[in-house]
Amino acid sequence: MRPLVIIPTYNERENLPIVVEALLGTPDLRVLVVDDGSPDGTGEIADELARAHDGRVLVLHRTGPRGLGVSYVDGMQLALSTDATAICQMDADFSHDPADIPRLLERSASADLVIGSRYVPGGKIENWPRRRLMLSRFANLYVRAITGLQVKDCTSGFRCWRRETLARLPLRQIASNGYAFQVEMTWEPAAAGCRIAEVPVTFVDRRKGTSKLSAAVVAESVLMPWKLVARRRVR
Ligand SMILES: Nc1nc2c(ncn2[C@@H]2O[C@H](COP(=O)(O)OP(=O)(O)OP(=O)(O)O)[C@@H](O)[C@H]2O)c(=O)[nH]1
Ligand SMILES: [Mg+2]
Repeated sequence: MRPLVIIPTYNERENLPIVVEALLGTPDLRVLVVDDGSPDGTGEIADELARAHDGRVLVLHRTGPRGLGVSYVDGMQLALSTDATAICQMDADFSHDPADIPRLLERSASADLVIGSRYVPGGKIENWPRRRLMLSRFANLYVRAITGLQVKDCTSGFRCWRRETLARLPLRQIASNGYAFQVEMTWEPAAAGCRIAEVPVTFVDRRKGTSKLSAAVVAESVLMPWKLVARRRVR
């Protein structure tokens, strides 16, 4: 297996070096940082890491309008241009534990998409304010009720894709950001008949840096399940 982990970053200078060092502890693993021109210099820190770990850290500097979804789409396309066989995605802010990556990779031997899940037995959330907990729980119930998806944690951004799974998705047509992006990227493989597995993870609230969760991100997520259901009818 040749794993590559995509980390989108926007103002994560305090977190990035620590998360990258932790990930590189897994043999043969490569990291792709997709930075959106972070004003705090995260992009330069990523370049330094790439110099220090020749060939194991790749950096994509995006220009133009920033966004989590477009960053992932660009990163996934770049990942598919390498020889990576398993392509993971995770946040830079330690909400996702780098130590969970080997478990996700292992599970991907018999699943097309593996989701690090907060909402299967054994999954947990630590230190989130009640408001955030309720929003996330409600979002997942809402998405499942409208779309009929069986996945318990459709909004998780901690995942491992088999290369072939990503390669067959219409990545260029994915235009959403934030949680809506994760939902769209659950729906598309489910609609394509892919095997989706969830492994329990403990999600921890970010300790350093600031959140980019915005009202626009939440609004987009409210509409997304309806768009997905309409898309299925069109097919
Ligand atoms: N490239 C890129 N990365 C982003 C953008 N927005 C957020 N990110 C990164 O995506 C990951 C998740 O974003 P977060 O700000 O942690 O969002 P969240 O997890 O919903 O909220 P908090 O943990 O409360 O901050 C982090 O690694 C961010 O740096 C963006 O516009 N472009
Ligand atoms: Mg976060």
